Amino acid sequence: MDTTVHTNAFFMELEDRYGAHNYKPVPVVIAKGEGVHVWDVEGNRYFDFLSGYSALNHGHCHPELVEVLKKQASSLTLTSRAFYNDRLGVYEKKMTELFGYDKLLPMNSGVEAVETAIKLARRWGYAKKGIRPDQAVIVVCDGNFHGRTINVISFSTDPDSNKDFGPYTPGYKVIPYNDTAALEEAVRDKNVAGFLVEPVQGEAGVVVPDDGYMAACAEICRKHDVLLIADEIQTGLGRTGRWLCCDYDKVHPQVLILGKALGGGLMPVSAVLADDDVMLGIRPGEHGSTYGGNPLACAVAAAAVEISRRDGYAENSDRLGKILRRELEDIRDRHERITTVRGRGLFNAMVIDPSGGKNAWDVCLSLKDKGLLAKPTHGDIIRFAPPLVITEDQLMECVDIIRKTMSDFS
Ligand code: IF1
Repeated sequence: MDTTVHTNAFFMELEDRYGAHNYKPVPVVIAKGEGVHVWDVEGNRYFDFLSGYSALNHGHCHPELVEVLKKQASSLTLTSRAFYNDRLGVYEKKMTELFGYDKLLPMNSGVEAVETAIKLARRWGYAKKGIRPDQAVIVVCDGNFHGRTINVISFSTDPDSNKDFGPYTPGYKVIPYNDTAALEEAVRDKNVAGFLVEPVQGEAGVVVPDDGYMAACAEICRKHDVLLIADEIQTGLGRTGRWLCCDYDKVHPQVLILGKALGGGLMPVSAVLADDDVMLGIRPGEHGSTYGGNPLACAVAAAAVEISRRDGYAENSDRLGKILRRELEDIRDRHERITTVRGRGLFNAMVIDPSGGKNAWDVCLSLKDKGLLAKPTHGDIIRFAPPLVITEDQLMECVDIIRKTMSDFS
């Protein structure tokens, strides 16, 4: 089928007609991406301010990553874990040295890594903490987002995620986010094996906790012999202006979960990192994944991490994030409809008061018409998370677009 003559509307109708309706996309059909830009099928260019939900820290089609992918794809892509391959160990060595853990367990999607971390924590709870069989509890936070499996939505507090998908998996205790007293209380229960937490809550709308929250959580977990499990799937690898968001608090979680940008925007790659006392609780045959640790993923992920470090993604995110927030705060001060601006690094949100009729969705449509793609969430929040390769000049061009758009709305 010749697709080159078709319009945005043509492809939107195709997805609508033949695809499940589990998303409501902004009406634009992207056909090409390069760096911070994407182009729709009609040739219009946009800045990408969603970055594949932070998977595209490297921007679109990073040439070095594409090269690594092509080279590996033409020599070896998949062996399954039934055999060794010559990329997995190299990648695992690099990652464990870089993040300071004994071992890595490779998976594909983010939620699989979350499930893996929960399994590891339960195992550790039974084997090391002496929790009686089937009694382990994982403490999680109100407003959490850790993925879409039945188990993980079982402890979601967002009805969009879990309503009418029950029955739910037991074994979770929900406490308020950014509330160390609640954690202190929850971990008194000797059956608590782990505390699973996002250092900044993404889906909740880029909710930044108080300074020192993660450090306080780490101390409470240490005191009560509970594993601190940090979900850095979205916040990790430079997104928040530090290599890991936990670095803000100098916290080294016992279990670290990575995903999204680990695959360089090219393929799904996730990982769990932990020390031997936790990781070796799972023995051969007890957990795995067909594609987990495949040589193509390992080659891409190793290069993705290398490039992020070499090119100072965290530093760029920190510096430009401060500039972006300063500009957004200035825009907020001129527009009553913008109630809040918050974030860390290039991971930010703007909250729109919907009482004036138009909501965050309308703002996003208008941003799109001016050449910037962003996605509304919860009706009133817009996330601004450009690729970490963005330059200051490009960022200021985007600020202009946001400024003009908001002027139209007041
Ligand atoms: C969707 C949000 C972003 C995550 C954290 C695990 C996962 C995610 C902290 C699961 C995934 C996504 C997936 C996407 C929407 C999205 C999202 F709005 F929900 F919060 F990015 F901002 N832990 N986040 O953020 O990773 O299995 O998807 O690879 O529509 O589900 P996954």
